[in-house]
Amino acid sequence: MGSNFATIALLPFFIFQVFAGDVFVDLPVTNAIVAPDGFSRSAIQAGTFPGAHIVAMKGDTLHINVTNTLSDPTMRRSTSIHWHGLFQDRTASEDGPAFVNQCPIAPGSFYQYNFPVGNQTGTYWFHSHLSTQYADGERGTLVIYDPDDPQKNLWDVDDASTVITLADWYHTPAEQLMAQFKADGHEPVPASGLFNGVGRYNGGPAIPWSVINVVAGKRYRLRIINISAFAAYTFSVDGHVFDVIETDGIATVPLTVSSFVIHAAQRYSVVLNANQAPQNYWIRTPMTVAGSSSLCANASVCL
Ligand SMILES: *[C@@H]1O[C@H](CO)[C@@H](O)[C@H](O)[C@H]1NC(C)=O
Ligand SMILES: *[C@@H]1O[C@H](CO)[C@@H](O)[C@H](O)[C@H]1NC(C)=O
Ligand SMILES: *[C@@H]1O[C@H](CO)[C@@H](O)[C@H](O)[C@H]1NC(C)=O
Ligand SMILES: CC(=O)N[C@H]1CO[C@H](CO)[C@@H](O)[C@@H]1O
Repeated sequence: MGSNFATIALLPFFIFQVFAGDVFVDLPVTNAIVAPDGFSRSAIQAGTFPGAHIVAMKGDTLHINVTNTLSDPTMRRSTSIHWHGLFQDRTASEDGPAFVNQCPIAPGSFYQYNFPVGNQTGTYWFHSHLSTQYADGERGTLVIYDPDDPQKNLWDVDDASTVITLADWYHTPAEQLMAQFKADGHEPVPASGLFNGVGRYNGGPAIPWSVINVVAGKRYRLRIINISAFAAYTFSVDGHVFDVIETDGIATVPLTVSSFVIHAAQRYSVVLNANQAPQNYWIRTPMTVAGSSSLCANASVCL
């Protein structure tokens, strides 16, 4: 972290429930120097990097106060946030797309998003909805739990530790990538893929991989969210099959698979039974980039 950002980075990030049904979240949108793959760059974070994790229960009303203190001129400084996958029934004003549902939140101002989630449950995420700004890091996760989940007998563990984010990451600010794309028509190629906020790029340092610890015999509800701007991934776990039980917030009849493809913005819940001999198993998420001839050229997540 650059010292000029230390104060901002140290701001506490609160999620607290005042009384049942209302969830108040402070979501400061700030510039920060981050190096998720070892390459240091100025970026945008929503609460934290790689993103705040917002949690609600079925039937809750979310009150999310987005405070914009963006100041880095190499990236967009106005902003807005979209709650991806959630229907905004009678609350279209809270949906987020800049210039469509709202004016962007100007630097130095805030906007509190208020909306009931109603009966929606499952795995969602949020991101900037101003131009391509979210590729600079402004994104996070949102899970709505159902205390009476009809599938809850299928797993033992389902908490923040079982949420997995897959993200494409660029060493160049999104505005510059967009200008290049408009000039030469070539889709930007990510520098790396981030798994739970860490990754490696060709020629970069050996950033430690993300590790998910499990206890033998327990069943884990993994919520895999592709928070990419562009990239898709193929998810698998060595030596294991797993049951898909949710796609994009909708519960499904359990389907046993050994891998699946997840595109940008999609979410899957799978139940992984830790029923194999205790040892380390790779979770593999090789990246593909639609329209690019140099698939994962510089992303060493492509194993
Ligand atoms: C949102 O946060 C800003 C900055 O901390 C604060 O001034 C404002 O009162 C908050 N708004 C609401 C509605 O909580
Ligand atoms: C939620 O579902 C219940 C039971 O089906 C229904 O009575 C209620 O109107 C629904 N609430 C909303 C906000 O859709
Ligand atoms: C991959 O990285 C090399 C060295 O940094 C660079 O010259 C090349 O343009 C990159 N390739 C792509 C497709 O981004
Ligand atoms: C909703 C959404 O963002 N869909 C994207 C899914 O991923 C593909 C390819 O990665 C994109 O083309 C879609 O726009």
